[in-house]
Formats: sequence, structure tokens, C-alpha cells
Amino acid sequence: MLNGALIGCGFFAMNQLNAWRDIEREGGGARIVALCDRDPERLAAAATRFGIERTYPDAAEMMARETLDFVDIATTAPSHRGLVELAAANRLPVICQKPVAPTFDDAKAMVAACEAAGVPFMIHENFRWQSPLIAVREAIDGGAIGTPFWGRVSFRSGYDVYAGQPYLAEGERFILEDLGVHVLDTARFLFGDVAGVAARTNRVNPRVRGEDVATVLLSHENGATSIVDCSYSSRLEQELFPQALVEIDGSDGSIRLSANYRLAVTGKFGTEVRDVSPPLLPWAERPWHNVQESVLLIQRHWVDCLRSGKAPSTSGRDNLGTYALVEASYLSAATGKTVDPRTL
Ligand code: NAD
Ligand code: 89Y
Repeated sequence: MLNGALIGCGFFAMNQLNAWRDIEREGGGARIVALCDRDPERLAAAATRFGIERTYPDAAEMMARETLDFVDIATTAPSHRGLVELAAANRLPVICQKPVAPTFDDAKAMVAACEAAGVPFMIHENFRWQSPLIAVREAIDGGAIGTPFWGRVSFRSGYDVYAGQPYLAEGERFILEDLGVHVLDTARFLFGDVAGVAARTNRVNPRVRGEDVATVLLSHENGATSIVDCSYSSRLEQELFPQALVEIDGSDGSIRLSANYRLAVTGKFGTEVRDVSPPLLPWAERPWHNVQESVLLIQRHWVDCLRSGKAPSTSGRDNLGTYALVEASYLSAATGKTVDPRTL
């Protein structure tokens, strides 16, 4: 049994703790044995809710006292670098929530620290673990549409994300860093690495400090072109939060992941339509169930990687490729120029 500790018992960590409990109950070989939060009320509430007795206000003290196989960091970005470096110094494999850090230099330093310590490092970049997006990737790999040459990953919503995550309205950077990072990672996952980024941003909601709308044009190394677009200022006939919609055109056909998880794959012999709705886990709540299932899947993957010694799909090193797209998007939006993310 792998013994883990979770740091940061806030809004999103409840999903991670529910998923860890599922993994323990299903005999998945991992459990959370200790919790840390510098906020005593949040720490006590999580400890009671999940029946975890060992609690700490300080991560360094927890790592010194506990015998752990990994740590799972669910705090917000400003604390990520210090906590990941602390885990590396303690030779502890570490998962860290997205966005990996406030700056690209921090992210690179975190990857370097884990590599120098020889510890596995995974970013909790869970969108590519959403089962509808896995179904899209499988449809590409199945070959029915031939070679993709164009794509779009779109996330447009008017959902009040600020109610659960008030800090999102306060930062100088917003949608590209918080949500765009997922959508850009999805584009990398589906279409491959990127040679050019051209982005434009808008701030529509006056209550939000950073940009809340972004449109990014990606030139992929394999010649495909894709569009990533995100908005938290879109009032739509159907509110689809937190669904990412996907369009892909290939040499032999097309894929459309449209509203409410309808997947249409058109090939040379016609169109196959499937409902790829994610399951509603017992602890999940609509509309978050899609994201919540992906938390369980990525955490299972982490346990699998620790046991087999393989690198996680969203390793710290892999995630530098995604972070470079976020950085390139901000730079492109600020300068009006196309940016090669590989030069950052
Ligand atoms: P939150 O503010 O609700 O919770 C963070 C908790 O961490 C707080 O309780 C805080 O007291 C604690 N904390 C902060 N620094 C600490 C430290 N150094 N030591 C101990 N405790 C510390 O934040 P949240 O909304 O839960 O977001 C956490 C992270 O999850 C963010 O990085 C966010 O981007 C990410 N997130 C991811 C998804 C996803 O789908 N992957 C969704 C929502 C949020
Ligand atoms: O923080 C964000 C995330 O990671 O997924 C959706 C979100 O909760 C709000 O944009």
C-alpha cells in the first residue's frame, strides 16, 4: 500500500480526497494517511469528513514526521514551487495541481529539482483524462478520419467560477493561466507539439482583473492548425460548463465532440454517433462530474506509474510543453506577434 499525504484542503482538494478514497476502497493500492493545511478550520473539516487523523499546519513538519510514499499538492499556484522543492528535498514523489507555477522559470526550476532528486513529478493536468476527450483521442488513433489537418478545442461559458474560486477574479492573469492551460494541453494531447502561437485576449467582465476571453491559433509541428478558444463571459442558450467541445477535420473524415457529450466520427463509410457521457461517480455532482471522473483516472494513473516506474503522461517535463503555450499566448497577445513556444 502506498501512503500519501495531501497538502491544501480547499475547494478542489475534496475531489482529490474522494478519488483517493475510491482508490483505497477498490484495492488500488494507495491511500491518504496525513493532511496539511495552514488554515486550521479547513484542515479540521477535511480530516473529519475523510476520517484522516494525522494533520499538520506545516508541510515541512509533516514530511519530517510521516513515513510517506508520495505527496499530493492541492494548494494554489503561489505555493507550488516551495512545496514541490520541499518534497524533492525529502526524496518524495510529488503530484502538483495545475497551473504548475506563477512563472515559467519557477516551473523549470521545479522540474529540475525533481529530476535532480530522482523523484517522479506529475502535474494534476486532468482534462486529457476526461473520458469524452479520451474517446476523441481513441477515434483519431483508430484511423477513421485519416490524418488530422485542422482542429478546434473550445470552452465557452458564463458559469460563475468565482463563487467557488474567488482568487480567479483577483490575479493579473486569468483565463489562459487557469483554464486555457487545460485547453492548450488538450490541443497538444490531440494534435501534437506546437511551433507557432498567435493569441488575442479580452477582458469583458469588469469584476475580473485579468483576461476572461482568449483565442489562440496554434501551428503544430506536424503541419496541422488548431484553434483554442476559451471564455467565461459567454451567455449561451445552453450553459455547458465544464465541457470542452472538439472539432477535427482529417484527410479521410471528421470528428465532432458536441454539446452533452455527443461524439460523431465521420469516415469514408459514413458517420457513427455515440454518447460518451462520463459516469456520475457516487460522490460527484453535476455539472462537475466530468472533471471529477478525470481526477479519479489521473490519480489511478499516478499509482500505476509509481508501481511500474513509467513516467506520468502529464509529467512535470511534459507539462513544460503546455506551460510554454500559456507563456507564448500571453506574449503573443501583448505584442501582436506570432511566438515560437520552443524558444521560451
Ligand atoms: P483553495 O484556495 O480553495 O484551497 C487551497 C488551500 O491550500 C487552502 O485551504 C489554503 O489554506 C491551503 N494552502 C495554501 N498554501 C499552503 C501551504 N503553503 N501549506 C499548506 N496549505 C496551504 O484553492 P482551490 O480552488 O482548491 O485550488 C487549488 C488548486 O487546484 C489551484 O492550483 C487550482 O488551479 C486547481 N484547480 C484545479 C482544477 C482542475 O480541474 N484540475 C479545478 C479547480 C482548481
Ligand atoms: O480552476 C479551473 C480548472 O482547473 O478547471 C475549471 C476551473 O475550476 C475554473 O476555471
